[in-house]
Amino acid sequence: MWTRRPLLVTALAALSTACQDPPDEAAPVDAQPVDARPVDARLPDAAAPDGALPDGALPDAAPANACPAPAVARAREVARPLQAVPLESASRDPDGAIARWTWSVVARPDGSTAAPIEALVDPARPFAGGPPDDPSTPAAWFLPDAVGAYTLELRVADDEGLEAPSDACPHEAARMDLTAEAPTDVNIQLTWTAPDGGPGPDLDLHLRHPAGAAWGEAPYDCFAGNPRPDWGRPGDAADDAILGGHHSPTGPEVIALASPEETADGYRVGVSWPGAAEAVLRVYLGGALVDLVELPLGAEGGFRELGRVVWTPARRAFEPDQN
Ligand SMILES: [Ca+2]
Ligand SMILES: [Ca+2]
Ligand SMILES: [Ca+2]
Repeated sequence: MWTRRPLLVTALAALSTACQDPPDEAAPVDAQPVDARPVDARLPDAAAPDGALPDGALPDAAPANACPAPAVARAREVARPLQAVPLESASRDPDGAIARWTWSVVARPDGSTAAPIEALVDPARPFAGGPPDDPSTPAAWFLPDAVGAYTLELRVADDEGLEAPSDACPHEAARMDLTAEAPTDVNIQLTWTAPDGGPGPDLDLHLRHPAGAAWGEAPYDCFAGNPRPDWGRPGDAADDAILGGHHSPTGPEVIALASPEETADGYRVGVSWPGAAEAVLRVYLGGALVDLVELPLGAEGGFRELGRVVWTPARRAFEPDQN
């Protein structure tokens, strides 16, 4: 579970320094107050008993709305695929409040299609995902769906609808760099598109335990119909296989196995597909990409065994089927 880090405090401290500070409370009593707003943003001084305007005030100037300043709480984050990452704003509006937080993915690894979500449908199972992010609330989450580097950008609007960055409010983009690393063990990732590059049909990735006798049967085939089987030590979730991404018909799908059992027979990998697709299988072992298999899948649909993961003290490898 993610915990708040000291980095957030640092970022907030830096932000408060960058923003317009209120007059120094330690200043001598007879010091002239300093108004940080631009001259044309000054309002008549309501406290003046005769209604006189302060020096430099423009009597007919409309009250100006100061620009909000977008900022992210953390500029860098590291996660695993399908681990929920909170997207946190450190944005400020000097004369009002932030009313909209719009996160977008401006860079992502091949195969990724993930979008920010509003909340997790089940915090105990973050890989189940959630509804699309609602920009009118500050809460947002992101589940990286493929191994690699992401950049998420935050735009904000204040309570008067002024957006930043924008032409009216030029501001450096507020971005978070997120790296999704393959966990140290077995991580199998299937991405795909239709042959024309558009969204593909709903493929299903399978990982079959060495004790499994058939595909598509619980508990020994991990797939959309059995997404979190209890493998290894009964009742211990730490050594279970976990399928993620199967709630999205366009993928990608990832199966992670944190503590494989020793097996020379291997965990078998398969894919079922209902129609034409261009798929790519990536196999990560011990955090490293060990194989990338391009899979042109025909319009007739079907099921194909792709290979097996061998896991012994002497050999940890993916052996692709020769078909
Ligand atoms: Ca404002
Ligand atoms: Ca939100
Ligand atoms: Ca278990």
